[in-house]
Amino acid sequence: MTGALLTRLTAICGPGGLLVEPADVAPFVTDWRGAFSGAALAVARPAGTQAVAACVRACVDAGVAIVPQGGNTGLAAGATPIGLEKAVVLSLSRMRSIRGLDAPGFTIAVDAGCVLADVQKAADAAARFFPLSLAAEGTAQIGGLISTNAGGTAVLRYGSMRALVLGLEVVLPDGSIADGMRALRKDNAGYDWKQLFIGSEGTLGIVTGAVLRLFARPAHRATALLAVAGAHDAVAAFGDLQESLGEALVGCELFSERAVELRLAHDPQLVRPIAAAPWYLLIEAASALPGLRDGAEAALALALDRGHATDCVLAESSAQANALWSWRETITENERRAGPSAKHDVSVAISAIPAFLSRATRAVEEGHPGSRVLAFGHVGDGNIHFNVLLAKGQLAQQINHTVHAIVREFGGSITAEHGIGRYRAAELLEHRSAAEMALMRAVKHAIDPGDVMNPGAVLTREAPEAPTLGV
Ligand code: 2HG
Ligand code: ZN
Repeated sequence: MTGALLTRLTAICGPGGLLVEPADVAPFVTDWRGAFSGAALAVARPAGTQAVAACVRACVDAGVAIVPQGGNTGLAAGATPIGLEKAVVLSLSRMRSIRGLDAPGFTIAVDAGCVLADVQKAADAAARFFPLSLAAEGTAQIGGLISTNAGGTAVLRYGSMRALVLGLEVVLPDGSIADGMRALRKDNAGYDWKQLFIGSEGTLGIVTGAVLRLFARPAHRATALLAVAGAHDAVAAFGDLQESLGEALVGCELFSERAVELRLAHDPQLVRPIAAAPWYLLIEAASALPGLRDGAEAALALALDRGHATDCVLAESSAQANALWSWRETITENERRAGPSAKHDVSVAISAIPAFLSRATRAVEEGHPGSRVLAFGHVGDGNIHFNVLLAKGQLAQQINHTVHAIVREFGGSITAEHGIGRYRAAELLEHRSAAEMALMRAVKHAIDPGDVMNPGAVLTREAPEAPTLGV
């Protein structure tokens, strides 16, 4: 049976399109951090939407699960085939075409396998701007970013991926193709079904193409780093910046001195961008209008005058701006180099960030001696990566439990942008009510009754056969 499936998939994917040798399959069954590993019969790399649909039909006929995968940059094991008896990883990596760019209409149509940085470049070449921005943008693919409703560092101004998707093409679990590649800003014709596939982590279907919103390329950019004494001040400084810069504020990122120390430990030749402080805020502002630099200077002066920031640096050039950003963008990599960690991607109300940080830091460092909190994130979105560097023998799950219990007390979410994947699927049951879980299972059952699409991600597999709403 497996042999017949592999023969069929080879015929669909063409020469070199199906990987079966363990060494070739290995990079697709382990996440990039090496934190999660699974197994798959093969990796199918179809070259187009019809071929994706044919792969799905072949897997369904063979009773084999499908794990869709983009750039494999996720942090929640949503694209890693763990705990599946028989699975095929379906990689979108050969579907990299830009299908079309409509500069006057401010849209771009792309294959799901397009890398985010390539979409940004294509937009830029047409004097347009695609705003989604994150550290993995050189590898992360549009399909995966849509399937996880990715966030990043410009959500404050432009929203998460959901806000950037106008149209979608999806291969459904029965192998049919839902073609909604419409470049419409307004469309109330029936259910907006594409929303179901955004953020559902490949559990309902495979995103194969998308129409995305583009924006005018901002002519002016200002990047600054602020030193702040504590999380209260950071939130207050964020308020100052919002007041002064208004919608020109694109992102407001928080990181602690520990993040700086981790980087310096690895690259001791680097020079600190600002004198050492407990916390730092990195801000990015952009505008089509002149006068942004004056505006940024006034905003920084306000935060300093009010005593919310203790020091600041405003980048003088784009090279300096990029260098400031590198302190924020290398945190994940430096954290990985420092050894095992417990990852968190929580959100709370922006105003609750200081209280959350102090409660959670105390609970973790007192309850799990030797652990070290490395908190950073998107303060303007209330989204903190409350990561914890583990001491020898410590288990991430125990620390997850401590942190997420506090998140619940704050009415927060256990994942703001990374998703549930397989990493948090069991915990989701504790953080969503029975009615909400029944609703999610009903949607899954309606679209994927055979549980062929990414089984075990988002929803644990002990689901009742036919969930009923309202119980
Ligand atoms: C970021 O904000 C990413 O840099 C990764 O979401 C966060 O490594 C992390 O936990
Ligand atoms: Zn993040």
